[in-house]
Amino acid sequence: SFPDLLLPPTAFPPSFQWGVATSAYQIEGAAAEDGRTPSIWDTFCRVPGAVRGGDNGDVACDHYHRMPQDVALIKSLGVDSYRFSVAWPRVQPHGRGPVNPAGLAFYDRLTDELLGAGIAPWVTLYHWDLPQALEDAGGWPHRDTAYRFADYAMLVFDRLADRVGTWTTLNEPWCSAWLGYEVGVHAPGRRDFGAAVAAVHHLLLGHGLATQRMKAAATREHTFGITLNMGTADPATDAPADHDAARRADGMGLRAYLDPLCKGTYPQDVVDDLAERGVAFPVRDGDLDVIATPIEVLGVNFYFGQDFSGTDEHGCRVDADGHPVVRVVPQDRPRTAMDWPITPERLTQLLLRLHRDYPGLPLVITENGAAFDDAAGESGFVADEGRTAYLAEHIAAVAAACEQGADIRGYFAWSLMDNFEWAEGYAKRFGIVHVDYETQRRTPKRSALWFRDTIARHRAT
Ligand code: GBH
Repeated sequence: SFPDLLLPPTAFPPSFQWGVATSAYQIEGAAAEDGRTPSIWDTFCRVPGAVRGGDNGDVACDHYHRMPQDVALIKSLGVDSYRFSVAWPRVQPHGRGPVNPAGLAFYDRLTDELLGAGIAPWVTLYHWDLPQALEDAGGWPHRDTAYRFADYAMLVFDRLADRVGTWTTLNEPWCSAWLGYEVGVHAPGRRDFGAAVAAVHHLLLGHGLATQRMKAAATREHTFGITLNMGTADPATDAPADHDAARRADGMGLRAYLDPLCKGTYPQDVVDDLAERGVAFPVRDGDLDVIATPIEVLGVNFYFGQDFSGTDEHGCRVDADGHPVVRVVPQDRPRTAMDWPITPERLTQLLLRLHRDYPGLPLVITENGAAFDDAAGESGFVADEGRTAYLAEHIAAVAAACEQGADIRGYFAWSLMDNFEWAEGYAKRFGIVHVDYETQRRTPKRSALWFRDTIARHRAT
């Protein structure tokens, strides 16, 4: 074991859930099997230059064919829970209409395999793989997609709800909206500010409609929620323009989701910022009540915090249209292979702030982890000190927030194994288990062994 990185075992509440996380497109492969149709990511991967190395998810970790062995691997880590996502184009190939029995059967088998291994399944209904047919009909900027999502959610819920306790709707709707429809670095690769703003609202509406319907159909205790990406936004200096830049980043990144979800209203400053640009959330009567359907858990995905500036040496900068520029200021910090700064203390601050500003909502860290340039030896073993230290520092940061009163119920490491890292293809490895993509051999890294020991020590107390 690694005594230098062991944490006080009493630092977490007794029922704290430890887990590992993945998502469908990143690990499953079998992209054209058993009736699955293309998602926006299958299409995007074929756009020249869109994904590093021209990589795609056709095979990925071949999890679709190796699921029982992968569940055994998860069990060997001693975790309580496994967070996976369901591929919409497997379950409902055209994004509407009848269920595809063969596709849904895979998640049925996965659920049973997990339960047989004593691992609680945690479902994410949407981790970015919109059926291409729905994108062709307008995608998330189009209101109808929200209703299609709720229908799809019910197909999965009807089949698995008797065995799955935790249901989260969306993974990181900010990424779907902004990276997909405005920045264009994620599928479907569009660049349209107004479309991204509409996508934000329709993603939230889809979450609310699905949650309402699942709750109405529930016949046992379930936990319902959503997962948001929560990088933190701090001002780079005390200059008013930097505070304003941080406010804008926090508004669009975090409050634009949490306020409607928890308070049934969009933040006024965000609405005003959008109005400056002649854009508004396409809200219809009753939408905000639907979006504010009570949830029982908030999934927090945390990787790093950023510092923002609204000024440079020439004062406040504006873009070509006269809108203030929000700029990320590089921090003097160690970095991961993604070039992301390592900022564990900001996770503690974030959790305490969520506890203060959105009281009464239990928190779970649904993703936390890091890519490093892993060199695997002949045996496949990776002595990933950097990742191990990253996990230890961030788990300690969670413990610090627990000690200061935040209601945190669990922690999932991202990711169970190396996988398809979206625009970065297979070049970036986030796994605590190494995957040899030639042989599909899985080998736990040092970080996986450390994580296993940490969980075991916690449980022993
Ligand atoms: C998560 O996204 C995903 O849920 C997961 O599938 C993925 O594999 C994992 O992280 C690792 O990347 O620099 O403007 O993009 C995290 C995506 C990356 C979103 C950092 C926010 C910062 C702002 N996050 N990003 S920007």
